[in-house]
Amino acid sequence: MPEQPPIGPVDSSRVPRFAGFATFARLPRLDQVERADVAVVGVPFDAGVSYRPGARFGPAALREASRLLRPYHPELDVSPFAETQVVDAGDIALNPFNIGEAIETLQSEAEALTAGGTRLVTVGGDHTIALPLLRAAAKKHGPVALLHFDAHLDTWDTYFGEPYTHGTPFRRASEEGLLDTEALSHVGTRGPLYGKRDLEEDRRLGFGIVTSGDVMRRGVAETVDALRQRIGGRPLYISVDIDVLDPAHAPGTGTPEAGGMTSRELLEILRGLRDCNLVGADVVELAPAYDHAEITAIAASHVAYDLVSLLSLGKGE
Ligand SMILES: [Mn+2]
Repeated sequence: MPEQPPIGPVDSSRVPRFAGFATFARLPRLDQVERADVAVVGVPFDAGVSYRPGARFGPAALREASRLLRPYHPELDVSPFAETQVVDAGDIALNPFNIGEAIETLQSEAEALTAGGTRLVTVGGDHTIALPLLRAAAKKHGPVALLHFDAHLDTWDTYFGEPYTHGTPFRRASEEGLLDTEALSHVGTRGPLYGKRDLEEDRRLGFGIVTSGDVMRRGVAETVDALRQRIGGRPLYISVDIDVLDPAHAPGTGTPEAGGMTSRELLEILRGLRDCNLVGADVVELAPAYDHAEITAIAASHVAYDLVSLLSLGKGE
């Protein structure tokens, strides 16, 4: 049977962009299509935060800020919504009072969504959600290469004695064997730590670090080359904590740190990864209550659009 052409966004020459339902980029919902190659799915959950709460409102804010996204990506030369069926899969509802149960639920929902080959761009939510998403990805692809854009390492062991928080997902993922330890990178790291031991323990897990200052000194092209060499053809998961951006570019987040990357640098690095074997991605820690004029939500929606575009180029094989 011939495949149906993808159903695209609402026609903005008929319905202005500021009208209608705020699905991601005004795309159809999952229940309006027969198949989905790429799904944007929200996870409004922030029970794992250590400082400012509010990322539970991230998915709604990102969808609202995504109304202006247009269908052609000139830098990547791709029309993601025409070449693949991209949908908004709505929100995954998690128990806001029980982190353990929330993690289990998210893992099984992510496995169900990806069972037929759909690849996910997940919108958080706090960074706790990366662990169940990585579990689902590793179950399908084996241990994955990880590119982690963040001001912080997120490889701490526990916080107040708790192993599952937004500061610990990559330590747990490493312990559980979900990560390919040859190809782990933090990008954009900066700011004060609890001690030098944080870095030593992180290194022992196999992570390489490209700090925010390194990106500035080396530039985007050299940064991309180094990351691509490390990743090679491995299945790659990209996790973007929006606090990787400087607070000037992303004030609406839970744990802001001065001296961060610009949104231009972040988007350009992502575009440099067009030949990588991306299998899934997330954008987390958008906390709109601290945002101004949608600065953070707009940046996050463009990051999500670039991740969707990269997945669309890969076509999932
Ligand atoms: Mn983080």
